[in-house]
Amino acid sequence: MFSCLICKSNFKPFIDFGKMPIANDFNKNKSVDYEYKFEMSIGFCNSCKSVQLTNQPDKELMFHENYAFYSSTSSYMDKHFQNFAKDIIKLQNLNENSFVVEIGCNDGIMLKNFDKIKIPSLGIEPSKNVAKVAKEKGLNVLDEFFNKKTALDVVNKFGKCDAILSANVICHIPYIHQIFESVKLVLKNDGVFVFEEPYLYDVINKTSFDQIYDEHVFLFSILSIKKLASMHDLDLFNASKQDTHGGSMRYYLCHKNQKKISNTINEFIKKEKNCGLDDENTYLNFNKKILKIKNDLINLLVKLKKQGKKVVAYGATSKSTTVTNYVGITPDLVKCIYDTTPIKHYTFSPGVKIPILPYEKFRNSDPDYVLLFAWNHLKEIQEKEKDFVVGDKKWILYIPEVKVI
Ligand code: JHZ
Ligand code: SAH
Repeated sequence: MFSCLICKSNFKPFIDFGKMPIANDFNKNKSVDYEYKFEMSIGFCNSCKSVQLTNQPDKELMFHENYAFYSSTSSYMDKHFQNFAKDIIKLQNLNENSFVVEIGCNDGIMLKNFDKIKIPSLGIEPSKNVAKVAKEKGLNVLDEFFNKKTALDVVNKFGKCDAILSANVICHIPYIHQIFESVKLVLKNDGVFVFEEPYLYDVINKTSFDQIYDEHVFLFSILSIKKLASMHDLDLFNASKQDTHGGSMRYYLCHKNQKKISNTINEFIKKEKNCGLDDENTYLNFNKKILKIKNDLINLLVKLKKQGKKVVAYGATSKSTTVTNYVGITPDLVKCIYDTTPIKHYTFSPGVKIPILPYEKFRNSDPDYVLLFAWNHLKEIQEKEKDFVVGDKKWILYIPEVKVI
């Protein structure tokens, strides 16, 4: 039994992935001896309806000066964050007298949109390499973890803010109550706390089990965020569905009774209950579907190897660490992974040690099949590769099911 990070009730895991490496530990060292591993299992707390890892590596092992994920590797995401910023500027009527804070700004993909039009802003980003890229863009960045101390430092130095924003970060933080308390310290009375994360509803409906890895301590839903907000005298006043990262939800919070609560919240709750997000059996069923993908994918890759086909992969995503290690995808099945991120080049993937090669080499390779680990960027990538992955060359997808296209 484990104790829920949100409500302290006991819960049991519904799936155990066994020992897993750090998802973003793309390392030049091929030896597995040095590699840190942790027991990765995930459970559902029937009390507060949250889904969470049972344990997580220390944050300093995941977020540091060699963090391998750079946000600005997707032009679609660049556009997405431009629109996110626009949405908040309109919602809060932001201008040069306002103040915006972003938790986990990474290389500045969202923050730059405020800076560009002279809306004062600050990013809080502990991974020093990506924080440096943001600073080089002229952005105001504090390279620390967000917590009570940094919250107080921000208030002392800059005052309270009109909007605290975050994307794909809040679900990474196990000391979630401290985060909500810190947000309350920094937020003006009429300020908003808006964040988005991979949405549990989509993870369940698409069987996107690769959203489960060390960094994602929580898979949030409206049900769990509403509960969390109420524990801190905050209102979840709106929410909006996003198609990023395979399906995300944007949550809008404010201090209690500051904004009218949209009907959308109850509509989403109805949908979540209809799909069984509040029911333990849903997660047992999810487990069965994961097993099917695992079997189908390994069988396909073994069959292709026997046929002498050349299979390579596309996108050394964090998510792929769960897929490769859980399914057992070794370099004899998938020769290499091509990726555009320089820090990942000529490293080996965590655990199974598949070589990572620069994207440019993909165009000179001659694969029969391309396993798409960055399936969440399918549209953007298919468009980019439409003249290369054609004819006899095929994509292999595994979410929501294994298929060749
Ligand atoms: P992508 C990371 O997840 C980690 P990952 C983190 N935990 C999270 O929640 C989300 O991001 C936000 C490459 N690529 O976006 C770049 C190409 O090579 O699916 C990246 O290495 N060519 C914070 O790592 C990877 O694929 C391309 O054309 O699962 C994509 O990683 C494109 C578009 C991407 O996130
Ligand atoms: N918002 C960006 C980056 C997501 S990557 C995007 O959506 O693309 C997650 C980021 O959160 C990393 O850059 C990591 O360093 C940062 N992070 C992790 N824990 C954090 C914390 N406690 N406070 C602030 N940032 C954190």
